Amino acid sequence: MKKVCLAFSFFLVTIQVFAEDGYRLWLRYDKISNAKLLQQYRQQVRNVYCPRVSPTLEAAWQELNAGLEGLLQKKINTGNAGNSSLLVFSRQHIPAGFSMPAVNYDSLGAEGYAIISYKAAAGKAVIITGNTHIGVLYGVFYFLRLMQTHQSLEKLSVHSKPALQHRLLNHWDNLNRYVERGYAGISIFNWHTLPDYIDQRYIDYARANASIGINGTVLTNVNANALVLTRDYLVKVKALADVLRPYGIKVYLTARFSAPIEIGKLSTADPLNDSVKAWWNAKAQEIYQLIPDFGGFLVKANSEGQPGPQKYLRTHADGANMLANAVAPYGGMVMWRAFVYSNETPEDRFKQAYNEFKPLDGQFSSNVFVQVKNGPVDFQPREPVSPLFGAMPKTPLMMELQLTQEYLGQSTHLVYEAPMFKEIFETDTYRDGKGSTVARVIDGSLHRYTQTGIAGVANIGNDRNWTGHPFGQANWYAFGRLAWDNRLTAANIADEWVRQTFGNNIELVESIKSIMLASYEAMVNYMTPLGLNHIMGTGHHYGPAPWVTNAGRADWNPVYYHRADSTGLGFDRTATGSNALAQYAPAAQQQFLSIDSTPEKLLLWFHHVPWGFKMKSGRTLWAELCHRYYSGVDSVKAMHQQWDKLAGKVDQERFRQVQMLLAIQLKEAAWWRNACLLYFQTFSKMPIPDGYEKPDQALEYYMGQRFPYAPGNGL
Ligand code: GCV
Repeated sequence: MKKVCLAFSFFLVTIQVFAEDGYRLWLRYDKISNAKLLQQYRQQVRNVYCPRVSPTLEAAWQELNAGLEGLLQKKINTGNAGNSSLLVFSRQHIPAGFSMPAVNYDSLGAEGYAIISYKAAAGKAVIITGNTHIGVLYGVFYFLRLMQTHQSLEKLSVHSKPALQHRLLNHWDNLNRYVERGYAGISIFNWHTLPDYIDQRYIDYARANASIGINGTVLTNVNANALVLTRDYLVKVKALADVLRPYGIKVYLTARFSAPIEIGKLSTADPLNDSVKAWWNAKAQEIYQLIPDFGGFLVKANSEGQPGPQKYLRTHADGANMLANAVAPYGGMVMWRAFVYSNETPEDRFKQAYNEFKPLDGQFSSNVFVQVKNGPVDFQPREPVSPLFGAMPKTPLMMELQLTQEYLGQSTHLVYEAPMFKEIFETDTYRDGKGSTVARVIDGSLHRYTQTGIAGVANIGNDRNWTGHPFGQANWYAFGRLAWDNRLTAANIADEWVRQTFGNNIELVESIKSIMLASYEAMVNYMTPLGLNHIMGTGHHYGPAPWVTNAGRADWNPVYYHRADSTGLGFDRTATGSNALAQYAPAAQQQFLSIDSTPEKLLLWFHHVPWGFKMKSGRTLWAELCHRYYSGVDSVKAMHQQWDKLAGKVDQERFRQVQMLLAIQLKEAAWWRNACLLYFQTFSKMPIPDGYEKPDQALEYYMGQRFPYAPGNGL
């Protein structure tokens, strides 16, 4: 009997596992939990008119049908334009004789949508429309989101279009399915079974992306493999492109610059060589024959060992333009990364991308983007913005953000990145006077860019819940939402995401939101407060290792970045140091010129600060550093306690998962604090102030730890 019970209870658990395993992301479409609202929605959404005249409108109908049936728990009837209360059609398919409510189609562009309530003969109705079918699909997702987040469907008058044209995910996925800096399993793209096997996950990936407006995806790692450009692989790429197309998503590939040698049997990849040009032209033609709407190429060149034009004494512009020329006849584009630095160059790494790219402004073809990471170094917990933003008025810059949390706790730490994204967007470059924010550089309004875009390095893998940490999904979600509308606040987006992902119970929503909104600053404090950066473990970047001096290159060593010595801490980037500050516009420089004027959150990026320096709090630098590290850990403690109170309000599976992950995060936050403070103390020679719990191990213990199989960094 006991055995049966055990088996039975195991079976029950198994069922639950599949009930809320995170696979459905924010598109769960569970029954509306509020009975009154459910009743209202049921009355409001009766028949639906949606002519399924294209694959995209078919997708819109499928989504609407699945969404409404789930949310309303009733069969959805299709109706005609006259008797339906929800009408879904594009501008070209306005039903004959239909009396249209006012829609400002001209304001919607190629991807926007309008959702308008109006009074029809048969009662109140709503239309979802756009100039294009993809606009309509985006509108359908917006409408479903209204219901998922329990908003009113009355008096709708929405006109929305994206702030940026190109809203891309960048996958750092290798052809063998290993994901560089991937912490959520292996790649979702199963090259071995493509093109014949179409995993349901590809379709769900497309749905999720379309629901937040992502319209492009680079399928392969920037540390590129030329093989993907061979016929065998292009046929597989085509299969993915076919799946993603109805959802408005174009595919892009990374182009390995030496591909003409590696797979083309040429002896050179010199971008000015005629055979090389002809090879790329023919390759582009081959790709476009298979995939007529292929997006183009993303290139990492002359960076971290990747081949590039400089080998042939050509510039980045020469390389980018050659590729741009190959895809131009088909409307393709090239995204050329500015992530370049070299330890052979005796120059502050901070300055190198600007030094190389700024002089090339104006030399790139019109279908080239220079793709710039948000900060000058490398996706650190907090960086000042790259000085390139605003400095290349003649070159459209695409911003690259990192959703995969390489330096932000990877997939065991709950870190909601939207506050960081917002901070980046809202930073003023002062390039064209006050108000020249990074958001305005990127959306093209500052310099009238002819094309605009943003890329997020994906945090997606084949883990059942897609992102490893259940809250990693929020970063994917927030990226898409901000790429569409960078005026949304981090709190708005968290609110939407929590309601769709966990439910609308107000206590639950507020509590999870407050955990999310506290998480970014908490992480900065327990890892790299006051502008510390790049002090993570060598190679894998897991955990603290500020003491490392023996990495393969000087500019990979944490000591290069923090510059701790007996006099103080931080990197002097003023005129007395590397003078990286000079790369910013004068008004932007002003804020960082002196220790006193520099915002403390970025202090150690720009100044070598004496240990005894009095901070705004009245504490010395050393005491403030201690304070920040301890408060970071305290914040995680609070997040953990707050989560514990949600027992019974969140489904058991995700509750336990997040609870265990928060316990890991707390342990690791304390590890970061202890290791860093003990190490920096060897320079400050000051005690950890009284009242703080003392580190439980000696510095040697932390320095002796090794993590040979930490994820995300090599096979
Ligand atoms: C894809 C950092 C990461 C690398 C990454 C590189 C890049 O250095 O650690 O894994 O390579 O950035 O963005 O190209």
